[in-house]
Amino acid sequence: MAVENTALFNPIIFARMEQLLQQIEEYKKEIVQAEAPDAEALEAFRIKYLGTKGLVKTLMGEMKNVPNEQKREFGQVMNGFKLLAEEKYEALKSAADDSPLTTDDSLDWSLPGDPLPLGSRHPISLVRNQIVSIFKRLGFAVAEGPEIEDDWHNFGALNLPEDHPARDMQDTFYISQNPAWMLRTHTSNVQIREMEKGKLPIRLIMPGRVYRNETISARAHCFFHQVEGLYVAENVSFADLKQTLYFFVKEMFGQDVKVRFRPSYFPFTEPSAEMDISCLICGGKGCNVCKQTGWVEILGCGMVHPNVLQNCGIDPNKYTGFAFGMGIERITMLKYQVKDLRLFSENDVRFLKQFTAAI
Ligand code: 2NL
Repeated sequence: MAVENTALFNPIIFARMEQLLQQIEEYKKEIVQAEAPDAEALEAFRIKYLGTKGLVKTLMGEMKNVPNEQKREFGQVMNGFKLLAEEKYEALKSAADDSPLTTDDSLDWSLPGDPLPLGSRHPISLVRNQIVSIFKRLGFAVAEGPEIEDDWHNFGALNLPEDHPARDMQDTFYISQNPAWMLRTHTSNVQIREMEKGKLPIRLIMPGRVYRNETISARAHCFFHQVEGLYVAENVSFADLKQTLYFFVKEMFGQDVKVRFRPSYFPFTEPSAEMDISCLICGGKGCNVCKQTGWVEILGCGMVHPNVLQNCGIDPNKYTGFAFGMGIERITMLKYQVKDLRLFSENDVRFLKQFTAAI
């Protein structure tokens, strides 16, 4: 070492430093010769050299006792030491990974494994994914929100009057500990929350579970799934709404499907409409699915009511929007000819496994 000429040379410190370097050399020899026949030995190596209280950390800690003009040299030695330990650890580890797990010859490792029973996606999930992917191609993003909601986001902001029957306990599940909260009756609460954020334009679809206090039957349940859609920007028109939904049903049900719009009423849209598609079962001739009309209703829609925009802080003189809502169960029943809504929530494998082939 070239320290003898420095003014600060101190023979005691110098001796201690020499000792330290010698010690490191010893450890280096140990590392080079180290072996790790099993996982335990490998871990012991790691703890001894690279652990939080290992030699690398401990010796690094000696830096503070090294005189300034030797810090550089000591640092270099320690870097080499650390690198050697790390490299050796990696080498031992990959050697351990390559070694066979067992040397037991009585087992036939070439036998095939036990097959795992494979489930299938639930039909509601299948159809929800199909709906989402069609609207994604039109530039709609997916938004989600809470299933437990307050009166404002579920009803008030949607222009529902105080005495609207949907607000009744007969129709809506209120939370008994705090009746200011309820289970959402539609996914419109998510639209309200998104509009309140004030970032425009909005082009979103909201899939999710909703709850209504209904008597359970083949055609009604106390929970079901919805996809609602919302497009708010400047100059959004009813023509945009029609073309969007027309594209959707053709992608969903095939290019031959026909659509018709009937005037309707929802408090949150004006004007409002319901959309029918030509009956998939009879092709429009008339059957018991379409009640001999040739048409089946699949969704409700309309232009977002100016009061709803206003309630969310959006200027209805500058922006317009369309919205729509459909029941996923209803679409699934039409697409796969499911006759009873209860099948979707009974977890009967005989029903569910019929959808294994659908993706
Ligand atoms: C149906 C009808 C509809 C909407 C849902 C909506 C949401 C907001 C503003 C305006 Cl935040 N409209 N949603 C509009 C029309 C119809 O659903 O029969 N659903 C199953």
